[in-house]
Amino acid sequence: MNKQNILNRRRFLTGSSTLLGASMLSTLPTMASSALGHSSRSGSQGATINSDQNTHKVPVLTGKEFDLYVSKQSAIVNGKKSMATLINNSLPAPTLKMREGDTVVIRVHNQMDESTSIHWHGLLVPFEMDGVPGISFDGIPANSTFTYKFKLKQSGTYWYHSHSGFQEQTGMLGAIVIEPKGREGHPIDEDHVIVLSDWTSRNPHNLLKLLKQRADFDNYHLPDFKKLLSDIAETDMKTAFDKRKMWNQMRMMPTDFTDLSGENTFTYLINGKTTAANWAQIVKAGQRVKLRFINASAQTIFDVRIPGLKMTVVATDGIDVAPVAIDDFRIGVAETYDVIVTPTKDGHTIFAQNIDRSGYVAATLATKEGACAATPTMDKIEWLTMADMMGAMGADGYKAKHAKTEYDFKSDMRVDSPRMNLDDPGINLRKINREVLNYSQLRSVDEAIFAEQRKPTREIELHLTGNMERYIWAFDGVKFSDATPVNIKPGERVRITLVNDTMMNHPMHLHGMWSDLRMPNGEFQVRKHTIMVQPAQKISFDVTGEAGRWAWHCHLLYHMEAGMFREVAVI
Ligand SMILES: [Cu+2]
Repeated sequence: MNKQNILNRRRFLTGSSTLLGASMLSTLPTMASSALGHSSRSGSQGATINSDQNTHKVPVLTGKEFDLYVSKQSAIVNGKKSMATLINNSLPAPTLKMREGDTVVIRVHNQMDESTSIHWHGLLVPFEMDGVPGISFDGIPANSTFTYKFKLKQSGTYWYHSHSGFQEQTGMLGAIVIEPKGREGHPIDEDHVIVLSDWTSRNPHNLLKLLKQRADFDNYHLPDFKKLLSDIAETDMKTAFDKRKMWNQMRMMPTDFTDLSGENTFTYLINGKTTAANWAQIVKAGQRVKLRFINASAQTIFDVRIPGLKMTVVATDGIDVAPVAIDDFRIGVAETYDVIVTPTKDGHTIFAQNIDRSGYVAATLATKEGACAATPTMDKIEWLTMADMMGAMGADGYKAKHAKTEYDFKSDMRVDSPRMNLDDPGINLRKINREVLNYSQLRSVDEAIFAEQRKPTREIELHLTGNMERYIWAFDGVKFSDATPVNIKPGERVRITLVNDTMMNHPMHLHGMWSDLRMPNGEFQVRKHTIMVQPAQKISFDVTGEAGRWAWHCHLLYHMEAGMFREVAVI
């Protein structure tokens, strides 16, 4: 280790001292309990988690062996007590700090009366260790222990979550930080994880049921979105839109679409804390602070900024990118962004507003104990454009077909002329007078990644489809329950093209393999594990078949549950 490395390492440790302290505390009972057997820790004796108070620090577990205890607990959020599924009694779950090259052993002790699972999001692991019940293994039965073991082939910011039912929505989510081996990243003084999540005191099963009965029951801006869809089906796209102009004048708002809002359903959390609790981290002015943002929400896309501070994006989905300085970035569900900031004043607000501006969460980066900055107001919403609904041809070149003849009742519409540009930050970020990140600015820098870019020998094109009225989300209009797996051969290089035939953003996650996003001209752009596909957008990425059975799905949990899920069989 050269001098520079030692210096960086020391800084890393100094910066994380409070977290490491917490980690030692939290490892002790774990060690004590393993001597007594599996079911001795946590369980019913866990104290209620209170997200309204900034008392609980997220524990950090380090090393090569981990014990995770999953149990039903209760959590208080906004003064309301509701059921939580927690790992080691913590919301979010403990941050797991690991080292590239290590083989880690993670024992997951299921202390519940229902089965569970943990998926290591973005980690390349043997498929039996990937943690998707019904695809990669049978799940972890009630009151039993499953041991995961795999070698860490990568470094960076990742996360982990349950892949069973709605357990992720009720708290089974946490950060993974893997230190690089033999490489040094950007010099930094402080290193902190920022986990964004959405919380609901309502039963998620009931929420899905409600969405199926009336997809717009919680739509913040859309009193009559279904009407627009039925107009399109009855007449044609152009007539329906002409009619929409009239709606606009009537102050009705067919704008962007989140199906669960911050108005009625969700409270947003940073590191498990509400805005009122104000999660805060003390840093020093002038220091280079790395913030590892993880969107661990079930259903919420966030737009993040720290007013007054430029953020330099240095990595996404664990992969280093050429640094780009911006004011705002959109983070889809399951994506991660590492940014570096240099605090200049006593208090800075970390502000994450959701995509439809129906809610936000704020936390503080402070150079003085107790310092706090003003909370900004949420940005205004924008109208969806014709391009959002119809693709590249927009208003002039109406060409959309009636979906009902294409995919029968399961899809509302089909976009025949999708747009392929990656430089659109997305709805509600287009008219902001600040520098907003877009995908075309993300460029992988690792030469090894470029070396892996082979010409694909085959292309697979799939459409992302939806029927809002029945709340069916699917690939090519076929729900997972009716679908056959997508087949790829081991080692085969395949270009996957997705066309979004819906008016929502879908953060698409393919397990087990990297998704190498291409520019519209086919050139390699950036390596990711989760790619946001915007309304009426067509994107392409290349993958190399990794042997196993893998999940491929929209990471909006309710879309996944409603059918936007496929198995990819690499055999
Ligand atoms: Cu989706």
